Amino acid sequence: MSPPVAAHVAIYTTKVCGYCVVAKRLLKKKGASFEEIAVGGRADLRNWLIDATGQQTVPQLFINGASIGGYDQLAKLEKSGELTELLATAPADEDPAVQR
Ligand SMILES: N[C@@H](CCC(=O)N[C@@H](CS)C(=O)NCC(=O)O)C(=O)O
Repeated sequence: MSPPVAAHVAIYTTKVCGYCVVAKRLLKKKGASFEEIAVGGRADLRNWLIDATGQQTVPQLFINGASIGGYDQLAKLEKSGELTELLATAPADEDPAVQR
């Protein structure tokens, strides 16, 4: 059985986004609750996201405030077993620095 999920997970999404759907599906399968932050119509958030991740696409995921990338990276972490470990780790800061 997987360890309980203690991590803070933030996912930046837009409304019409297949990769966002599958990323959220994977997180749910892992038993992870997540904070979903919609970037549609939010140029300020989009710009912050590009600065913070170097990527232009959604979804963008942060675990305990650290950028892990999009769905492909999330799936890769799951395949290697690292995702379970990351999700089991509580954030050092109670409210990790993500932009809302
Ligand atoms: N390889 C990326 C692909 C993500 C992707 O193509 N996302 C689309 C939406 S589903 C996107 O951001 N398109 C450009 C845009 O909406 O500005 C991942 O795994 O997350």
